[in-house]
Formats: sequence, C-alpha cells, structure tokens
Amino acid sequence: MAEARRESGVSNDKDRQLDPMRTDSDRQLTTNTGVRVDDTDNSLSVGDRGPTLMEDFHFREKITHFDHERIPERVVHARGAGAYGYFHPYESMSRYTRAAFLSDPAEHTPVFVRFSTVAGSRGSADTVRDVRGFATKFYTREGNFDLVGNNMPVFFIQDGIKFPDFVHAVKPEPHNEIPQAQSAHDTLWDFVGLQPETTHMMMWLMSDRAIPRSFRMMQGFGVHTFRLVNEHGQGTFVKFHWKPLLGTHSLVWDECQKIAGKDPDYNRRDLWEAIERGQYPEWELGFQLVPESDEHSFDFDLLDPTKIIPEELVPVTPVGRLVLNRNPDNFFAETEQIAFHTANVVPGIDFTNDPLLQARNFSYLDTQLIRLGGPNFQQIPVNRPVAEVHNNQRDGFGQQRVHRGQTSYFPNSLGGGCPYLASVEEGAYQHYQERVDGAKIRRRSPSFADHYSQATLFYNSMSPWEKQHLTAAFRFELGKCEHMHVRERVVHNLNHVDHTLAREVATGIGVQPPVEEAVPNHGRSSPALSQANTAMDSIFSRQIAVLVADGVVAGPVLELRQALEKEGALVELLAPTDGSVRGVDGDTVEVDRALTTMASVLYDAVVVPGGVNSVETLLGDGYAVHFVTEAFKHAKPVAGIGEGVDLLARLPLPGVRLADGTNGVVSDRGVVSTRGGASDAFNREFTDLLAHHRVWDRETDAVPA
Ligand code: HDE
Repeated sequence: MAEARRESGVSNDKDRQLDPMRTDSDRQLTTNTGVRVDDTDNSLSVGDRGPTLMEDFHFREKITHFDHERIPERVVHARGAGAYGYFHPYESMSRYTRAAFLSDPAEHTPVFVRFSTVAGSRGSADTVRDVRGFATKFYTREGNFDLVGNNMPVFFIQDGIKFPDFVHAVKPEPHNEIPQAQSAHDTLWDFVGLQPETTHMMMWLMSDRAIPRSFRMMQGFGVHTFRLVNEHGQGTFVKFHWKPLLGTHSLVWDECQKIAGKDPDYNRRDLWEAIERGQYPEWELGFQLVPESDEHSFDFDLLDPTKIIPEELVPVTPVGRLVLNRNPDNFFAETEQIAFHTANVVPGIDFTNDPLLQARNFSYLDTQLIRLGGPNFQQIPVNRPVAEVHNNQRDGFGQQRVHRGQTSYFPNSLGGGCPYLASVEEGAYQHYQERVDGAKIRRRSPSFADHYSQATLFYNSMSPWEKQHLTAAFRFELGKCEHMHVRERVVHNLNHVDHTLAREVATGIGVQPPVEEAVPNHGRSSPALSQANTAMDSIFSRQIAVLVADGVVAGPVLELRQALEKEGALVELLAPTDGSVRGVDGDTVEVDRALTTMASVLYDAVVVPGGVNSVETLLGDGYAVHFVTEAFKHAKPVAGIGEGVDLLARLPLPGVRLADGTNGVVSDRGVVSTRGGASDAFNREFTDLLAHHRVWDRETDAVPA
C-alpha cells in the first residue's frame, strides 16, 4: 500500500533521502534490541495464577514504550494534516531573489505542507470556526525554507509579546477547560473587545474563511512583509500568497457544527483521499512586491501584520506552482514530528522588523526543543534538509549521527579546519544589511495605530451573502458570551468598522444598538477579498450523493454519473441499506453506502432519481427526507429526475419551481428538475451549479433541518 502510494508520487531528493529510513514490519516480532518474541499476549508469571515477574523484559519494554508514546502537542496548531509534494517556479525570480529554488523553472523542490486548526487540541474536530495554518517546508538544495503561513492574510496582534495573552484567551478557559476548539466564549471576546488591534482579524475569523470546505480550497498567506534579496544585495519587500486552483470555498456554519459530529476528520480525510485518488491539490505561489523606495507610500505600515496590501494597489505576481502528491507513510513520524520555524530561511529570503515576525523567529525553535525533546530534532527524517549538514554540534538527546574525528570546534587545525566556512559567492547566508538605529523603547509605533480602516475595507468588499454570514457569526459567537459588558464592548468596536454591521450584531445579541456611527464608513472596497470572485469553473473532486432504493430508474443516474465523473467529480449511490438495490427493470444497482452512515453535510450536492417505488421508499425514510431538505437548507445544488421530482415537491423547499412534465429542464434557486432523463441540458445545468459551489441567495432558516 505504502509502496503503491510512493510509486504514484514523483520521486525526488527528499523521497530518496527518506527511503532508507522507511521500514516495513512484515517480519518476525522482536524486542527493541532485536530478540525474537514467541508470545506477546501473556506476561511472564509464576504458575497459572501467580504474580507477574519483573524479569519479563519484553513486558516491561512494551509497557514502557507505550507509557511514553505521547509527546506534548503543539501549543497552538495542535491538530493538523500534511502531505508531501513539490514546487517549481514558472520563471526565474532572480531579479528579486538569489534563492536558487526560485531561479530555475526546471528545478522541482520537494515540499511538505501541514494544514492545521489553531485553537483545538490534537483530537479536536476539523470544521470548527478557526484560522487554518498553511505551513510549507521547502527542502531546497540550499537548506530548508519554511513558509509558516495561515489561510488569512492578517493576524490578531501586532507584537509577539501579546501572543501568550491572545492564545490564553482563545484556548479553553483555564478553570474548567471549556470550550474545546471554539472561539465562542467569554475570554476570547473579552480580550478582543479590550484589544482593538484584533478587529481586522476578527472580521476574517467571523467570515467564511474560517470554515473552509477543504484544505485544497483555501488560500494561504505568509502574513508578514518579508524581504527578498538579490545577488547584488538589493532588497524588495514581499508578501507571500498561495492561491488554490480549485478556488476558495467554504462550508456553512450549521453544516460545520454537524460535520464536527458526523465526521470530525472531514478536512483531514478530504486531503488524504484526494491524494490517494490521484486528484493532487495545487496552489499557485504569488508575490506582492514592493520596492524599498515605496516603503512609506501606503496609509498603513508594511511592518504591521494586522494589515494587508490591497491587491488593487499591488497586484499579485504569479511565481510558481505547488502540487501535493504523496501522503505521509506515518502520521506521527512525519505530520506530528515536522518542525516548522519562520527563521528557517535560505539565501535570498530575509526578514523585516515586523515585531510579530521577530517574536516568531524566537518562538518556533524554542517550542520544538520541548515538543521534540532536545536539540537534535532537525535529524528526524521529515525535518532533515536534503542539503548537507556539517557543523560542530555533536551531543544532546537523540543524536542520530556518528560524527567522526577529534574536533568539534571552530577554528581548528587538528581537524584540517573542517567544517570550513563558505563565502557569500559560494552560497553562504548573508543577513540583509539594513541600517537601524534608535533609542530602546517599549512602545507601539504610532504608524500601527489605525485598527479599523482595513476592517471596514474587508466588510465593504463582502458580497451580500458574505455580509450576512459575517453578521450571523458575530451573533453566534457573542451570543455564547455570558457577560453583557463583553458583548457591548465588541459592538462598540464594530461601530468603528461599520454602523450597520454594529447595529445588526447588537440587535441579535440583546445589546443596545449604537445610535450614531463612530466614524463614517470610508466606502472603499477590494474585490479580491470576496469569495464571490473566486474560481468557480470546476467540479473537480466535488462529491455528489444520489439517493436510491428498490425500483430506481437506473439509466439516467448512470449517465449523470458518467458525465460528472468525466469532470473529476465523485458520485456515490446511497440507499437505505448497504449492498445493492433492484432497478425498475430488474437490474442490480450497486450501492456505495448506506444512508444511515452518511449525511448530506458530507456531500456537495444531492440527486434524487426516478422510479415510483424508489421514491415512495425514500419518502418514507426520515434519513432520506432530512438528507435532501438539509442539502437545500445549506444552499447546495439539488436535482430531481423523473419521479424524483415528486419527492422534491413533497419537501418544504420554499418558492422553488419544479419541472411539471411539459417544460423540459427547470432550474430554479439551485434546484434542477426534469421529468425526462438526465439530458445533456440537465447535466450541464447541474454541473454549472456545482461549479458555483452554493446557491447562496437561497439560504433560508425557514427550512426545518
Ligand atoms: Fe505560530 N506558532 N506563532 N503563527 N504557527 C506555532 O510552533 C507563534 C503566527 C503558525 O504545522 C508554534 O511548532 C508566535 C502567525 C502555523 O507545525 C509556536 C506567534 C502565523 C503553525 C508558534 C505566532 C502563525 C504555528 C506551535 C506570534 C501565520 C503550525 C507549535 C508572535 C503567519 C505549524 C510550533 C505546523 C505554530 C508561535 C503567530 C502560523 C508556539 C509566538 C502570525 C501555521 O512556535
């Protein structure tokens, strides 16, 4: 299995490096010291019913290992999923950076990417409202470069010294460890209300970005302004962007909460299965480039991580392509033990004085020391660079290498001066020679003072349905706060973002709506921020449920299935019980899953085919009725073929016009119906709806599901 997976992936330097470290267990059982074992079910005891003997080294070793099998989970981003792949640039970026992996389109650099949620513990559900981590390790031939980003382009705080406060506020409350993986509780919103610099990020967190449909359908951002440096030592500011090929798509909140129970591994499973199927996720790397001479030409500070550079001001230059094409062999060894660090940079990539980035450059190495048990964690297979490593660091827990020679210091003559230094021309890292001077002060830069303009920009850029989701999210989250003054303070802040938003939120949470606007809305927007403008041209890997029972008219279903699968979609037949159903013509139709094991929230769309008996059975099945109604409620495409339309007609689908026998294919409010077969016109209409992901203007609370 692992072999098959590996063969499906592109073999590269990292893959080849890992190969000798991979091990299969298709051999005789042994102890850790290689002694063969003939019984691992019974401990060594005195007679049949006597005490267990300390002498039983196999027992002791087995239990001891087990006792120590957990390492501390990440203090944030504990829950994640990862995969290997590769990156290549479209063309050389050497004008801006001397980084070798960005200079040659023919060079494919191996990568490992780990996606994560932030607040929840390792076993928490995937579909919580949260930021998603998007951390990429590039195993370049000049050393590892880690781009440790998120799926949102800004952050909660401006200075890293506040990170423990923020994390303590968002994590489960310390007295009772409630709630798990939720931002909807008093301490977070207490902090947020008192810390207006969080406002812009809270808009993102309350938006649909916080509930992605798939890791494969998320953007990624480096967040901070970094610096590229070319071979002449010239710097250019840069913001890193990842754009998913499949577009940026989200779930709906009600759906998220249900998936958290139905399939807590929803996003993790989605990534794993897509890669196993060979439907490799892809992103485009993009740069927003700002010449140093323009450092001060914006109305915000480039060093302030609570700000974006609107794409209308600085467009995103396409740079290269990231493909994830191989699942890890072992979750713990690879996904759990991978150690990212913002300070893992290669020549040509450098930092700025963003105070959040500076703090991160300390934190990540520090955290790995406790999490991975000592200073040799870079030798763990997943962390090892493909570039050669030579230095004088010999000792410490878990040293894996056997360094030879008498010397482990520099300079030396006894070891022939090795390892010796490299010049910059030979590829040594040289820090950007930025001139800095100033007094030591503990003060936030006045250029970081505007906490609202870009929150307003974000709000103004949302489509009507996105605004509605945003308001609903604020109401939900604040509605979970026990303390009225906590709610009030957030509304007060929101009134600096947009008066209507503040009033709408206030009305939903029992807070007195503000009477006057705090500041006038500046009216500017940035269309690139709205998910309404994302790619909607593909149904690749979308999942469609077809509900069937005995008596189904199978022909049109199979045709539809073929048409959808041709476009890369996945179609599953669900019936009241597993196995197969009998088609109306007596044919046997294989079923993929029993309805009771699944739920509409695990699919992107639902189809009800024809067949009088099939439809009668489904109508009498609460799961089936709920399935379709719920899919409708969650704004998903719904389709009825033949008598399947009768089933739709019996459900509370407000205001939907259905095919009536004479009018061919009817498509109304995201419901496609036809009394005939699944014609080309029908298939096209359904495919188009699917590509658009959801029919947002149809979302309705009136549907009881
Ligand atoms: Fe992190 N962050 N972070 N963070 N972060 C960690 O490192 C930290 C921040 C991000 O899949 C920790 O190995 C500080 C911004 C990701 O393994 C820790 C500050 C962004 C991941 C840490 C920040 C991130 C982490 C926990 C404020 C987006 C998961 C375990 C100064 C640009 C990486 C670990 C993975 C993980 C510290 C802020 C992204 C403790 C102090 C901003 C994707 O080192």
